[in-house]
Amino acid sequence: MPVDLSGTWVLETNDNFEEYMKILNIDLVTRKIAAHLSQTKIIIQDEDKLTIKTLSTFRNYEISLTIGEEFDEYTKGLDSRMLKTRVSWEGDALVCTQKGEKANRGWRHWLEGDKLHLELYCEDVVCHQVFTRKQ
Ligand code: ECB
Repeated sequence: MPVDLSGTWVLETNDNFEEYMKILNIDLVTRKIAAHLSQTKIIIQDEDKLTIKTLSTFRNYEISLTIGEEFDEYTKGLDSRMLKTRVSWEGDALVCTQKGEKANRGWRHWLEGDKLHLELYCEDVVCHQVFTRKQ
C-alpha cells in the first residue's frame, strides 16, 4: 500500500467534466444537472481492498474491488455501460483501466499535498478533478 487515500473528500474543481460527459454520450439534460453538482468522494482503503463512493444530491455511485484483480463494472446511473475494470498502483498513483466500448478509458487518483486529484479519461478527453478533505 504505497499511500493511504482513505477519507471523505469534497470536490473543489472539475475541469472538462462537460467534455467527459459528452464523450460518454450523456444526454444534455443530465449533463446540465450533473455539471454543477457538489460531489463527495469517500474512499475506504484496507490493504488490497478498496471501496470508493461518489455521492451527490442527484445520484450516487459505488465500487468495491481488490487491487490488481479484474472485475465487471456496471456504471449504473452514469453512462450505464459494462466494463472490464482493473485498479492497480503505479508508484503512488492509483490507476484504473476500464475496457469496453470506449477506447482509452480509465482514471487515476493521486495525492498532492493535502489535495486528492482524479483524472477521468476516455478517448482523447481528460477531466481533472481536485478534492479537499472534508472538515
Ligand atoms: C455520482 C456523482 C455524479 C453523478 C453524475 C450523474 C450523471 C452524469 C453521468 C455520467 C458522467 C460520468 C461520471 C460522473 C463523475 C463522477 C462519478 C464517478 C466517477 C468515477 O469513475 O470515479 C472513480 C474514481 O473515484 C470511482 O468510481
